[in-house]
This record gives sequence, C-alpha cells and structure tokens, in this order.
Amino acid sequence: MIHETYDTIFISDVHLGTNRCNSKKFLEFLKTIKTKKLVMVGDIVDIYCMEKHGTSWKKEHTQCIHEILKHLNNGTEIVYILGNHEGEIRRYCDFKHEHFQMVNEYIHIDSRGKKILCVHGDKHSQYSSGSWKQLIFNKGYELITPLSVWLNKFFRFSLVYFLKNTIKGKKYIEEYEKDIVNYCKQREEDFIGVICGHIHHHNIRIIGDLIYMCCGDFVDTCSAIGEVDGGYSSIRY
Ligand SMILES: [Mn+2]
Repeated sequence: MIHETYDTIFISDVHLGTNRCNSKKFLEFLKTIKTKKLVMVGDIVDIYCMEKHGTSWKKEHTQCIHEILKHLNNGTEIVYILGNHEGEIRRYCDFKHEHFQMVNEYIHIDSRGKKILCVHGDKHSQYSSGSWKQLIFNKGYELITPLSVWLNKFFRFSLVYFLKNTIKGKKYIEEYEKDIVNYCKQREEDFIGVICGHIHHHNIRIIGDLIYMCCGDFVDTCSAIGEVDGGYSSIRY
C-alpha cells in the first residue's frame, strides 16, 4: 500500500541498465511517491553488468533518472548509498551537493530521533557473493529472471517464489540477515535497526533487539520500505 506522504522511502537493487530491471514499474513508482527523503540503498545503476554483459539502457531508464532528479529539484533529500554493482560511480563516493549525497553507509535519523544504519550489505556477510539466486544457480544466475518471467506469463508459476522457499534458499536468506544484524550490533552507536539491500529479498523482522529491514528490489518483487513518524512499513508496488 502506498501512504500519502512518507518521511523517508528506502529503495535498492533497481539494476538500471540491464534487462532484469523492471523499469516500467520503477518509473510508475517514482511518479506516484511523495517523500521528504529518498534513500537509495545500492545497486541502482548496474555499471558492473553493463560492462560485463553489455548495456541494455532503454528510454525508460533515462526517464527514471529524470524522475529522481525531479524529486531532487522539488526539495526531496536524496542519499545514494553505493552497492557492489555501481562500479566506476564509486569514484564519486562522498560527493555532496546541496541535499544530495553519495556515500558508502548512511545513518538515518527517523522522525522520532531514532538511528537506523543503512548499508547495501555486500561487505558484511559471507553470504554476500550475490543474491540468494546466485548461490543456488551460480553461473546460471543471469538466466533465472528471463526464465521466471516466461514461466509466470505462460503457466502462472513463480519460479522466484519457489526457489526462495527451498531449504537452501531459506537458509541462505536467514544467514545473510543474521550477519547484517551482527554487523549493526558491532557498531558502537545506538542503532535501533538496519536497512539493507543486495539480497533482493524484501523483509522486515526483529532479530534479537534490532529491526532488520531489506528493501527488496525492482527486478522481481518491486518493493520498498517507507517511514512515517518513526514507523516502518513495506511498500509493495
Ligand atoms: Mn548488490
């Protein structure tokens, strides 16, 4: 459900520049949302895949960038956390201009003054070699999304849902979530929780005494996280 106006919206793993990106939904999403702050939690532009597998930059991908800039021009504060697919954009880490900043990690202070650590997540878990799909399929990973789109279209069968629910898939996701929370705990600051991306598995849950949140992606699930008055909720688009 989309709330009227958010204090902050968190998105990750859009993978602009690749075929996997659901740019149509992402563009609709950007046009719909109203938020004071937008935190992009990594892997928004996929430089890595564009270099490795060739560029699939479409007109809609440019339109998405224009929409993000529109939010910026309308006064939305934008934070761009760099992910493992951002490649050469990493050069501009710590770039700041007015209410835009590019960082490795970000500390979000919510409307109640509570602190949340925001990090892409690729560096803080041994289960970070890629998404959960990569573990299961290794090199077949690139094939999975086109195959799952095809199966869904013709047989109404969700391959992604099926794979996530295998024992291996579930274990992988759980271990990753625990590692991210442990990283957050190790930090000396009084965080109430952590927001990450990377694994493409949208989730909000309590682990120990911290809130774990993963934005999800704009590849399969088209999900995000929204904050209003210090309360966090899922946005499914
Ligand atoms: Mn990633």
